[in-house]
Amino acid sequence: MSADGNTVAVTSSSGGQVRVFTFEETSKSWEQRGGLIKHLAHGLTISSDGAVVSIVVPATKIDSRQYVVIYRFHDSSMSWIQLGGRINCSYYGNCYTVISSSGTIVAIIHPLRVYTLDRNSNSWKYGEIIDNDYRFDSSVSMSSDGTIIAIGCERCDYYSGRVRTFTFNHDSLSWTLLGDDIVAEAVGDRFGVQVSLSSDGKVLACGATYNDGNGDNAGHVRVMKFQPSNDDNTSSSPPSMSPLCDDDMYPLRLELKTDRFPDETTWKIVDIDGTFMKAGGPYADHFTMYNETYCFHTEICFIFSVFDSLEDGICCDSFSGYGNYKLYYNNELIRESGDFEKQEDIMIGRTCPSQRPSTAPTSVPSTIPTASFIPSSFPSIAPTSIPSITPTVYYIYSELISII
Ligand SMILES: [Ca+2]
Ligand SMILES: [Ca+2]
Repeated sequence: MSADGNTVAVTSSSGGQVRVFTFEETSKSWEQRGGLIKHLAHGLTISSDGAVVSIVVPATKIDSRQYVVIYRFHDSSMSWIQLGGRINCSYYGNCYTVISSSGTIVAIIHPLRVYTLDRNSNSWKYGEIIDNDYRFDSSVSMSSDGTIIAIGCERCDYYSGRVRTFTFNHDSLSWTLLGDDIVAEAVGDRFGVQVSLSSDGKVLACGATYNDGNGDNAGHVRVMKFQPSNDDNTSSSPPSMSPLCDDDMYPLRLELKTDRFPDETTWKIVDIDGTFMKAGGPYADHFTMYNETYCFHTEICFIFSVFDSLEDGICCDSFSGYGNYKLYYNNELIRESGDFEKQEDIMIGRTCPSQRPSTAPTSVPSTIPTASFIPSSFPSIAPTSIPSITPTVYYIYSELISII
């Protein structure tokens, strides 16, 4: 089910097809979204926004291997279109899959491996095997952003069970264990038969079917929280990125909301001579608001450029999402956009020439609109108090190293 509860994917055990339904508020009824997806399915997951569905296709007499296919909803044709090729499971054991909230990161057991969508080649790029312990094939769960994964092994330790978690380290670009294995309370509990991570990956619920704590084989669920490292809890105080601008400076504030593919989005600020000043992105989190504020001298002319590496901007359909950016200069909104292709440029500053001089970067295709913001009159006195900018909401995830 999608995060808002309005989209569900369903299948029947023998039907050989998957259907997706969306709840329509106006008619108060469930309407089928797109056509049938013709696959046998013994596992189904759907992205938070209901736009991507992953299906585990069981082995058959003809095809002895289980595999995973992923479909995304295509607005214009109102149909489900396969994303990339099929992802093969191992020949033996259970095959479970889980997708990130964006639907572009897929984890599969067993062995535990993560696949990420490469949009350029429309294929699934597979990463290294994260865990090859064949016993961990009971359950898998993943945080929304695809950077924390939990796997369960109900048959470990003579069917007592255990759960293992991993985290993706953006610096080393590798997966590492997150704390020690979590073990069952008692022999025969089958702890880890199900695992479920919260959206942020910090809370983990684990089922144990045959735990005796509430009666003979009554079963229980343990809910655990990851504790940040023992140094200062930096996550509790968001970093201040709104600088105070001096009297001879104006603040430039960027509010950028990413789409489903934040790693395509970057931006850069250069002065009128092309000298580098600031840059940002690519971004890690999809559908997320990023705020940046900088001070620029009131007499300076500079060019803000936003780029999209896949040349399709940062919006506008249910698959890509509805990303956009807003630029405020001296507390005035000067540009709001998202529907561009490769690049969009805005020249900013009271001293900017009325036309872009030949010394400015000329690589911009002429088909891409260039917006200029050259205020005709600026207040003669720059604001002397702190501009009424809301504090930044940029959030840094602290490293989670231990489990209680
Ligand atoms: Ca028991
Ligand atoms: Ca894009």
